[in-house]
Amino acid sequence: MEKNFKRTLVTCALPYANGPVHIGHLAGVYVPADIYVRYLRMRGEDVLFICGSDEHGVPITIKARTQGVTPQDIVDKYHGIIKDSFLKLGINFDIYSRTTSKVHDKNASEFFRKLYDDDKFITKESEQYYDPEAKTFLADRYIIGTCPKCGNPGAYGDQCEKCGSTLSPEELIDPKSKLSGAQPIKKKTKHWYLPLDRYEPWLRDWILEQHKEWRSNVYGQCKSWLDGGLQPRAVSRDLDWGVPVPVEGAEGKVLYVWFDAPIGYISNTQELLPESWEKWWKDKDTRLIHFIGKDNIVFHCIVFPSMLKAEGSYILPDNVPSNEFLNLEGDKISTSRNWAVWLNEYVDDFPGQEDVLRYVLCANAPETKDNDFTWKDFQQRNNSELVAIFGNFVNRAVVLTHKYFGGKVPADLKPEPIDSETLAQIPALKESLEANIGTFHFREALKDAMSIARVGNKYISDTEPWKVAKTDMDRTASILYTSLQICSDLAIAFEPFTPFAAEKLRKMLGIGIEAGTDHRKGEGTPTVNFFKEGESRALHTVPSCGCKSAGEPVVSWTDLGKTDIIKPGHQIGEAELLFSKVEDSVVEAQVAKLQATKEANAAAAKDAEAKEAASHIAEPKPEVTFDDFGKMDIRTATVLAAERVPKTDKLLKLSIDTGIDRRTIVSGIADYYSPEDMVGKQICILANLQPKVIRGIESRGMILMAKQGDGKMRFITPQEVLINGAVIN
Ligand code: B3M
Ligand code: ZN
Repeated sequence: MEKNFKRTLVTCALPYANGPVHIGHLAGVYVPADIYVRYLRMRGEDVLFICGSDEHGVPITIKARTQGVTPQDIVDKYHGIIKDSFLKLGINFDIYSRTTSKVHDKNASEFFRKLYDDDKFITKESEQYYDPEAKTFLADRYIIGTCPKCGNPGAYGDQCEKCGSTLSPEELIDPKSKLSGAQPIKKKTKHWYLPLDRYEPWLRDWILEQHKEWRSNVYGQCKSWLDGGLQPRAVSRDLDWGVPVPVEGAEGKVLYVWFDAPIGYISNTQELLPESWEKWWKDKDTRLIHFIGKDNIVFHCIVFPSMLKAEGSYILPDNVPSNEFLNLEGDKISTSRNWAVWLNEYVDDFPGQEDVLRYVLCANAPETKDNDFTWKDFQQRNNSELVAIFGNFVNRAVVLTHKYFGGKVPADLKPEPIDSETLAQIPALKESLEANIGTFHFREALKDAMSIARVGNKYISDTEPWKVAKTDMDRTASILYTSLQICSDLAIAFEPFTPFAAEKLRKMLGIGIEAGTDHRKGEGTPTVNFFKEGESRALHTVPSCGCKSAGEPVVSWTDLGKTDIIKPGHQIGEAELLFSKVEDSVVEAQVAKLQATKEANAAAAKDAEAKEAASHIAEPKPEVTFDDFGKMDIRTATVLAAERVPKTDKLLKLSIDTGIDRRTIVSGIADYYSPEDMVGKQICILANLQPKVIRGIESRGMILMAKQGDGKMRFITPQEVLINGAVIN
């Protein structure tokens, strides 16, 4: 369905503020969304880019509890980290707010209230797990027990992280409350539900008929949800962290995080544009695009649209581009196993190389299938694509222009067919790039942009201006003129993908770029983005005289592919390297960091296994009579001497004073005690055990040892020293 829209509202999934953002999030959501928005802005389209932190939900409360701080402390910390690292990577949201904001609290509350007043909810009583000691209902995550599928003793009520099974608390063996350790009981509670089943026919038509153009992974997931039949979904929870349910009799209940979070998109728009936000959410001429990860598809395609439909005055998403998952060095990215490249660490480790990550994540984006990020590939793409093709071409063109023409775009030209033939390739690449971005095929779009650099690099290598300059300056002028036009193309085409390099390049070329409307300043100020020293990324308002700039050429997307983007006589700036090589030692350090994580994980797993084995309790033995027990002659005794039994690992030969006699006992405790450990210790022995010859030594009696599940043993000793031969019963 092609429709002409007046403006585009782009949202990105709100990251949970319980940890930093990693490359999986970036590749799946934020990098493609930022590319899209930059592209639209450059085309002069009115676009608004909204995001923020998702600060509610149970994992945040759990993290707070384990760290002994408040949930607010947790979200304050990570909101700051996430916001800062997005900015450093050039992901320029118009607003990055948070769901603990006042505006959101009010807005989410009013949204719920409207649906409530309009009778759009049903209520249901159900039995939920309740902690009788902590006197609170328990979210599934707060219940731990043994996984029925793999036996992992630390499985959560919603999921086993060891085998990956989705669970319900009912399935856990021996469930315990994470809060108090008490066994949870079932208790009745009332909640509000959005009856999704009522929206099913409408959703079927809206998605399956009217949005066949959605990516096949998105469309497919929606279809299978719809084919499976929709059920009413609870929109409230018994919890004390979240937006309180705004109705009488709902004490101790908050909105379910997946109810309030998408409303956050609206709240953040309101916060930015209190006067004009409705135009972005309620005008049919606005196109709404949600960029999300594939685990969020159902919420953005089925649940949130049903909420918006129920409310009645909002527009619906026109598209919901979602990527598959990115793996890291062949392994699933995992926060709990710390298997990730964290954005905040990347921007610290690679200052000035933000574009490299953007480039690699886009070139390798998991658009149609899961993909793998490796540091080797990162290095390779930087060194042999960004440096060797893009950077090298630009550097040659700019340096030679300075060398032969004092940094002025050459004027007296002597064209040859190769010049126009070369430039003629670019409009087709532009068209392909546009078609690809327009249909959310960012990898292909990036290839198109890179093809422009390849065209330039090949052209300058084929024409060899450094040789021609020895004999023919007019011809050299033509070659460099042509090359500088291609450089200008690159400064435009790469703005969405590698904005820092594009800006550096524009500075070298002495050009500005139309940067679209800046909504960060309020109601929308048309701006031009010039590069000015010390003001990188600054957006400058168009001067009131109406001139776009004071003399500098300003380019826009429409200039891409023109043969005279910068004119003869224009003074260009100094040459600077656009990209620098990533050395082996740098990627080796990153790989070593991951290796250390792997080793730490393995050690932790081994530790957990050992703990688990240690805690294993042996089966109870059958009942004995009092007389059976009375037959055992158990006494205190003291070790007088001890030595290893030669040629054995486990055996000690102990000389014992039993109070009755002195005797020898051979005992298999050498794994746990050295001879020196034993000498002088008071122990307990079974004195009347039938003698037995072990390795040629007669052993009379047995030392009493306590043994736990992993085999670890300790001898038993009276609480204070007694005489030897004291009877134990
Ligand atoms: N915070 C889930 C996620 O990061 C969630 C997205 C909310 S978007 C409204 O996977
Ligand atoms: Zn399991």
